[in-house]
Amino acid sequence: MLKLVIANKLYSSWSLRPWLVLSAFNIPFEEVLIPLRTPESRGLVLEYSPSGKVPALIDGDVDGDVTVWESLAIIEYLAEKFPELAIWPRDVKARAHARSISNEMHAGFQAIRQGCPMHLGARFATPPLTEAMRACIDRIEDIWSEARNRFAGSQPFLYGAFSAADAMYAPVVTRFDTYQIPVREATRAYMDAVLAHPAFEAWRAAALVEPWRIPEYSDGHTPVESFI
Ligand SMILES: N[C@@H](CCC(=O)N[C@@H](CS)C(=O)NCC(=O)O)C(=O)O
Repeated sequence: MLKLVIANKLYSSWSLRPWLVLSAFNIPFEEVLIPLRTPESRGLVLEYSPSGKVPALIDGDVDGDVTVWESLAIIEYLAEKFPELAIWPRDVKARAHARSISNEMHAGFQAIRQGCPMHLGARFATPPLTEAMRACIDRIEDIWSEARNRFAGSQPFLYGAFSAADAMYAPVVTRFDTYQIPVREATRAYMDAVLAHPAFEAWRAAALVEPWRIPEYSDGHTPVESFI
């Protein structure tokens, strides 16, 4: 059995990514949720993850267990373990593009990640957008537009059907939505498809009934609507 160790669904953007892949592709797994920022959090996470961060995946089907940490490494592990599933697009050009943009996400866009933390419990007024934030937003919109124009056909996701790349960008979709970032019409249509995916809806529904609140995640932001 696979075990995915995650943190709060309301806030943990890195946890959301592999969780979406597992759920969207109907891969059975057990979930272990360790709430962030409690006195026990670090010790509990270290029981599973050598980096002290989540997500981590433990594959109990392999003799002696396999542990994988880092969201993108987990997704790659799943793609390798389940080659019959199109976790990455099947077409070589689409797959190369999907891997490139997923790595770009994993390694970058710090300004938008820091300025607009994932928070599924509220909608906030758009914060003042710095030049660095605007550059991230523009680049992300260009990436989505290029992927969709080249590879999506008439289907709603980046490469047509839902793939690892959509999972990697799902927390960005929520940030654009939560902070009401002004976006192009085509960007909004893509965001709506991700937000309506049954796997994302299941994550969000679970997030909204969590008992934990971490005020730092909304520090400096003005709520205009609350969902919790
Ligand atoms: N690069 C890592 C980032 C993991 C990460 O920062 N996880 C956060 C939760 S979203 C965490 O575990 N924070 C706990 C801490 O920093 O103590 C990945 O892709 O998985």
